[in-house]
Formats: sequence, C-alpha cells, structure tokens
Amino acid sequence: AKRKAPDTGNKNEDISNMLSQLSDYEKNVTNNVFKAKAYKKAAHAVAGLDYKISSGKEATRVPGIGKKIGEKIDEFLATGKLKKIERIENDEISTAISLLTRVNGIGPVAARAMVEKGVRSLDDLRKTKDTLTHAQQIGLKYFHEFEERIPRPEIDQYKELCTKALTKYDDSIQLKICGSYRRGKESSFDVDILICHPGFVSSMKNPPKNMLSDLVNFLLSEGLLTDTLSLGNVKFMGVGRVPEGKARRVDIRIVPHDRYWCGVLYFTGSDVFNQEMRAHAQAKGFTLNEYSIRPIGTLGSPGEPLEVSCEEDIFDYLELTYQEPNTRTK
Ligand code: DCP
Ligand code: MG
Ligand code: MN
Repeated sequence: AKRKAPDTGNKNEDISNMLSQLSDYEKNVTNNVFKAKAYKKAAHAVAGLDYKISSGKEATRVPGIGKKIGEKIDEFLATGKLKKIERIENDEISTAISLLTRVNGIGPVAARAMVEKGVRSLDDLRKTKDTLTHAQQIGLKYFHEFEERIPRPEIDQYKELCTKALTKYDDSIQLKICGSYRRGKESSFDVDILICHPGFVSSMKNPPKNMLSDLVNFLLSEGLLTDTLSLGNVKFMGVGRVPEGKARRVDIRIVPHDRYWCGVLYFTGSDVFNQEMRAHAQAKGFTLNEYSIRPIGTLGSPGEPLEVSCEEDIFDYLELTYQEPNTRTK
C-alpha cells in the first residue's frame, strides 16, 4: 500500500510492478504473508537486474524466482497483462479490502471485517467513524497526505527543528534520522527518528518512567508533532508537521545509550538488508537484533552482547566489508 519511490534505472519496471501488485494482494486480501514475501522478494530481484528479462525461463535463473513466477512473467511478456491481476481488479471485495488497508491502522483482518459489514469506500468508512480506533481515525483524516512521499529537504527540516527543540529540552539527548532518509533516498514514506539518552542504558528493563512520553509531549507542545497513533515505552508512532509542511508520519524510537549503534543499524534498514544481515549473522554463529550482537554458544544459547561503538564494529564481527547506508538496499 505504500507508494513506491520512483525506481530509476529499473530495466524491468513493468514486471516488478506486477509482482509488487501480487505481493500486496497476498498481504492485504488473502493475508498470506508467506506468498506476499515471495512476490516481494521476486519484485526486488527483477528490479535489481541490469538487463531486460526476455522470458520466464530466463527469469527463473534469478534467485527468488521459481517456476510459477516464471510462468506469470511469460504470460505478462506475451499479453502485456496478467489475467489474475485483472480478476483481482474487477473484484469488488478485493478492491475494497485493498483500499481500506491503505488507511493507516487498518490491517488485512480489520479491512475484511469492515468489507463484510458493507464498507466499500472511504465515504462509507467515514460514516462508521465512531467505531474506528483513534489511530484509524487519524489514518482516515490524513489518508491522502500519508500516501504522498516526503521530499528529502523536508526531512532535513525535521532534523534541524527536532535537534534544536530537543537540545533545548534536554541537551543530553542524541538523535539521528534513520530509515530511507539515512540511506540517501530523495523521498521517504515517513520520518524515522532514533533517540538515546545517557539516562537509559541496557541494564534497565525500560527507560525511566515517562522518558519518551515527556519528550513526545514537548514536541507536541512545540507543534512539531500533531497527533499520536501509538505510544509505548520505547516507540512512538504519530504525525508531525514542519511550518508550512503537510501532515507526515513520524516514528520515534528510544534505544539504550550503550546499544545505540545496533539501533542505528537496524533502524537504517532497509528491512530486506536487515533480514539478510541477520541471516548472515546466524550463519556465522551470531545473533543480531536491534539491541545487540551476541555470539551463539555451543549449547545454542546467545552469550553476552559484544562491545559495539560504531556500525563498522558490527560488520567487523561478521567479517563483512562495511557498507555505506546508501548501498544498503538489500
Ligand atoms: N525495519 C525492519 N523490519 C521491519 C520494519 C522496519 O527491519 N519489518 C527497519 C528497517 C527500516 C527501518 O526499520 O529501514 C524503518 O522502517 P520504515 O518502515 O520506516 O522503512 P524505511 O524508512 O526503510 O522506508 P520508507 O521510506 O518506506 O519509510
Ligand atoms: Mg521510514
Ligand atoms: Mn518508519
């Protein structure tokens, strides 16, 4: 449902779009996470090729593309379309479910339930407003704004304004904008802000009481944040706005001060890159997550977290060459 970044240099854009469409369908309509992932992986794989695919058989040589997807590619190359996608697009129920899952806070299960109750459009949804959660109401309110990508210069503004505001609030706070912005993208779906403070370290189970909510309240009072979708001890999801700007999705995450760099690596992504890095760690006898990298002992249980003082340290433990954020596409 997320609007894709313009994919410059994709020699197989039609095919990768087709596969993304099938992935979205499996994710949102049939709720088949496994198939959705397979299609997404295939879409990424064909998008990354430096040549134009000329047959399904040829495509199956690409890792992540099996016989079935190869057949779909053949049908698409021969007819310029896919019967399966036509059927999906002509199906009222599927179309309605797909539309509803584009609302922030409405997942596949909720969308289906709403469609079963007769909801087909955003207007229908507005009529059921009282039954929606707070997050879903915000999602509906900003439906169109949330689908627009955020231009990089606007995230530069978030960086400057949040740094200024938070330094005023508490000058021990450290913040870094991660996600697709840190990977150098010209536009992003949301603003991902990673925060740490020396008052929250890994030996504590949670940050000191209200550390995140106090900080969020401050940004709300400054007008940089406008709404809350969800707020936990370490994670805020909500809405922000810079002066003259549009409503934007903002995620804020607090990580323990001594675990900052594992947090930075995780939150910089991409998600596919993270998956592959974790798989690689596993293969090398480590376990890697957003908090730590730990060696797996002979009995199979993880040992103590290793010392990490920059992202390079993590690559070093795994015997990988350091990768700059803008190369971490997968
Ligand atoms: N992340 C992850 N696995 C997930 C979700 C997120 O590893 N299932 C990590 C990697 C992502 C980062 O968190 O890069 C931020 O998540 P976003 O959903 O904000 O994704 P991006 O910032 O990478 O892209 P976008 O521009 O779509 O926000
Ligand atoms: Mg993001
Ligand atoms: Mn995010």
